[in-house]
Amino acid sequence: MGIVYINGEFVPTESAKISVYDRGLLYGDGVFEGIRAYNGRVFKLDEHIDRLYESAHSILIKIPMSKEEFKETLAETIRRNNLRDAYIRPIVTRGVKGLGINPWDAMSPTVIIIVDKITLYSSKMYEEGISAVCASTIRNNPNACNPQIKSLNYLNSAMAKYEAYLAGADEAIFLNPQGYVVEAAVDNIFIYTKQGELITPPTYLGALRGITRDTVIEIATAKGIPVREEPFTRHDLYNAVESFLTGTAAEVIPLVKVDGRIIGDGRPGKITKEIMMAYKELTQNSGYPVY
Ligand code: PXG
Repeated sequence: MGIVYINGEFVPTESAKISVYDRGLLYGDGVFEGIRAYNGRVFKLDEHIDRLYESAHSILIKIPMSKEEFKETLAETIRRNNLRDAYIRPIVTRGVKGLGINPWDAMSPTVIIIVDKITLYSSKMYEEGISAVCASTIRNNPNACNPQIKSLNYLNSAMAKYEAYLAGADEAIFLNPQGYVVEAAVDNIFIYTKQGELITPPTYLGALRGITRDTVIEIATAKGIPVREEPFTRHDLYNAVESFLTGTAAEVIPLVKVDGRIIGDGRPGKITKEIMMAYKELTQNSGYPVY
């Protein structure tokens, strides 16, 4: 049985309950993170905590603890679950109030930290690559709910994922309102071009500044692979030599088919495999120690 942190207490999963009046439920009014621990260390914890606080700041939620306290509480939740490899889901909502959208009365935010095991893509998918379709659901306009905010409203991503599911594909690719490729439902996207460059869409198009994305940019740069953040279209994706998706949960996963078009030779490419290995190594050898 798992242990969940909720508003200052560590409780068994079955007793971890929130009010039906919590604004996280009523309006998706809150923020979250998806973090992983490998081998007893939390990978890129500072980066995830910074992003959590930035998401909250942007939607005017003041997280009722310091970043240091948050990190220690998160580590303590992992210890109480006695896990070395874990998926960690911090959630902060605006709190509990009656019905009605008006948030101006002082509210005390709900803070939850769930620690669980992670369900990954199958090993076959990492070995052979996955397929995707470009979703007709477009990425949120940055002037609506900004895609940099990891808000509790993930309907945009969920709808895109449903489209992929209904089309018999593994993943969904988002285009932005102008039709440029932006990212996948909950992962960033890279292409490796015939010119020998790794390209990922700039965040201003609506892509989340993924922590795995940043890590992959660092890895590629250190390996001497030219990396650029530049807009590209579906045509560029179909004609790429290689492509892969990046995310905390997915890590680095090869993308070999999009909208029925085979990418490259239809197998995970050399650069993709190199980056997958380097990423794996980094996750095993760095991070915030829990024990
Ligand atoms: N784009 C979106 C829209 C995301 O939600 C990423 C890209 C990748 O970002 P990171 O920082 O993880 O490299 C995300 C991340 C889940 C889950 O529950 C979602 C994410 C991360 C972990 C788990 O499906 N989103």
